[in-house]
Amino acid sequence: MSLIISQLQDHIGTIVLDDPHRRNVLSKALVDEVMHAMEWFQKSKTRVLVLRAHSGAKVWSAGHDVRELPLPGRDPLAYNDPLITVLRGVQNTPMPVIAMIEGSVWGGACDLALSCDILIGCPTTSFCMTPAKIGVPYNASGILHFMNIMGANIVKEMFFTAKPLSAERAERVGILNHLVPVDGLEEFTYEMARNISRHSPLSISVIKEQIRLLSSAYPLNPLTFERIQGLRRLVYDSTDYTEGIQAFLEKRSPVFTGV
Ligand code: YXS
Repeated sequence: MSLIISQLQDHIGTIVLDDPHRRNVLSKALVDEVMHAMEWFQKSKTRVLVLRAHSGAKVWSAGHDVRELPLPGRDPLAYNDPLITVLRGVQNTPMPVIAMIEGSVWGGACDLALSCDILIGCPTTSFCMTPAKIGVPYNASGILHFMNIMGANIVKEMFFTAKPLSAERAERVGILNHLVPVDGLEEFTYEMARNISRHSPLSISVIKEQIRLLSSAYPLNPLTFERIQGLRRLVYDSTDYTEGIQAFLEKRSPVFTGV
């Protein structure tokens, strides 16, 4: 059974996350379908892509599939991890991707939403970053992604507290491009998509790629990179990492010891 619904109309593509039972977790199976759909849309000369959940969704996406997080000793957010793969896919696809967000967004799904080019939310939208809740060492490119969009103090609050950021706050700090009433969300989103689809797709795709290259143009010397990887290994080698995953699977609060 498919985990997404794909539609194409007048050069505007839509991907609906369609695994409501598991709150649209970004499992490998769902990510594979999203990646295939994006390849198909690109071949079909799609000019704009809307990424959304079903209307009325309480949860846009519950983030990385915790059941697929590797056991200690392996980087939980390695380059070929499904979550990291779909973030790259959205950032690299030439067409603008609009995240139409109804409901709560969790963990790596926040990074997926922020990887989209434009985010449109409604009052039920919220964003909650959860690595500290689960004991996961987030990765450098992901943290840089948040820092490119909002101040470091907001990023720290999101990561340290693991508390949801409301739609109003998300708009104020620059996560959301627009915050619209829930009954106007779909029309507002597709009106923007129609507007973009009337402009030069080549110009837009080149501007999108320039912004991606310029926003990630941070010189990182090998020593700094190795230090970051060493710090992250301390976390994913820790018993706290095991405890965070175990607690989630056993539906209980984790007891972290800092080792
Ligand atoms: O028990 P069943 O089989 O019915 O499945 C339940 C949940 O186990 C499942 N589910 C998940 N499974 C794997 N990974 C997940 N992230 C995940 N989230 C949910 O979906 C079924 C329904 O969940 P349930 O009963 O809790 O639904 P609810 O409506 O009461 O609550 C919805 C949520 C989203 C508030 C709740 O499911 C929740 O808090 N989920 C975890 C959200 C989260 O912490 N996500 C971060 C995952 S880790 C990640 O993204 C990165 C690695 S990081 O941490 O670094 O950002």
